[in-house]
Amino acid sequence: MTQHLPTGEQLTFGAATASYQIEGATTADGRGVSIWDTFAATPGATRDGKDGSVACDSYHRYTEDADLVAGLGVDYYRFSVAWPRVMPAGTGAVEERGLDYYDRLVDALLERGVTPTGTFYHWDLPQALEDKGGWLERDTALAFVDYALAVHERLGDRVKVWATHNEPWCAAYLGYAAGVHAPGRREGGQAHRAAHHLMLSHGLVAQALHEAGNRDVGIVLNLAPIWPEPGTPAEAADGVDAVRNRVWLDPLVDGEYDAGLLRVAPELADPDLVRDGDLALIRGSADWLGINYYTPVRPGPVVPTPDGEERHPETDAYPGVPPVTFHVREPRTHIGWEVESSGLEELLVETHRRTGLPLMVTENGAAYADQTWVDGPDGRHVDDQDRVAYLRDHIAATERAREAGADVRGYIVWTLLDNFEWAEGYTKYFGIVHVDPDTQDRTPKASYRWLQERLRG
Ligand code: IFM
Repeated sequence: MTQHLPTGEQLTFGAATASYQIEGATTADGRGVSIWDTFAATPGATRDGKDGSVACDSYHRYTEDADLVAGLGVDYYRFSVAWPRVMPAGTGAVEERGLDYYDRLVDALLERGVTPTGTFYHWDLPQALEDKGGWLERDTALAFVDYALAVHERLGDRVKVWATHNEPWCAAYLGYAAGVHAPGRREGGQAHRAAHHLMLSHGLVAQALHEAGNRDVGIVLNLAPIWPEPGTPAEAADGVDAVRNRVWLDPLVDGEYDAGLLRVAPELADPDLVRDGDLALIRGSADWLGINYYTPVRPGPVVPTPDGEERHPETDAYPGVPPVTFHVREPRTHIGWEVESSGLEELLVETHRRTGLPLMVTENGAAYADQTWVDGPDGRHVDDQDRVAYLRDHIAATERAREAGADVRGYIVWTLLDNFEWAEGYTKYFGIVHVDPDTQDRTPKASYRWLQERLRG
């Protein structure tokens, strides 16, 4: 069977987006309601009270966006498919008009010489499935297979490289434990059930696509280097690593949940949840691994406060883990994440050693306030030199990881457009292209021009 992942002879480049963050048109052409429509409508859920109903209106402006991708000179465009556009009720009837949109997008990219790569799930679960329990239920994993196959049947002749999930850690733990992402549930250790069902659904889709002759099925994980601060209890640091990294990698590589993980996630020892054959199915199911990297994670010891409150809010996203704090060193981006490119190099080298899989940096980028506009030969644009430096340093870190032997095939910048940044609404900008929220005008920033020049060599 032919493989279509880049060969890795040289580092290849792409730009990424995600359906709910850019498409808008949330009621067009029979699209069903997603958990992000519901969550974003909840008072206080997003920082500015806004939602993705308009976003970048890419549903209507996709040719303009395809022009921008082609103009940038990257090899591929990483997009995600919205499940509620394709199966509005989560299961059953397929909405052909939803698939037609992705058909048009894929053709627009190909016509411009850009290779499309798809992600089946970037967090927009149909609300109808959440109403039946969402990712806490095994049936959601089974429904995911029918949905993914419907998409693959329509697009698979032109889109060869697929990821099943984007950052299942966020879907499971921010969604069902911390409650800061959709569906906004705070159910502690129940989130480990979501994690298992997400991995099971990955394994089932990989198996189905392999049977359909595809050998380019991966999964995108936001793994993180875990760098404990001095004095962090060993069980806390290990627990953070287990929930952030090992809950995904161990089943993929070893077909098991290890003892350290089971200590913080006893739910994963439940034979009703992890059924015979589940882990064997997941083991070896990924043909490649996507790594989304932004920042290292630094667990630290808890310093009791006078009122005895010891729990750090972020601990909620690590259910079962003993209380820890999370340290963020300087410099930081506008979203408050530490800038440390050596974390990417370490992560790539270590993940390749651990998995032996071909790797893609499927997301990397930075939020900056983007206050500085300057006049240039092509008109006024955002002069985002801080983002240029971030991208330059992280691409260099990726190259260093390759020199150290990590099989990294590609680097994909997050993100093409300023867009709906989940719980942050439209207050944090990661785009290399500015999008005017009133006119939807797209204006490439200095970082876009910088990447364009770099790719021209
Ligand atoms: O915008 C998100 C993206 O959807 C998933 N990875 C992290 C990005 C920045 O927060």
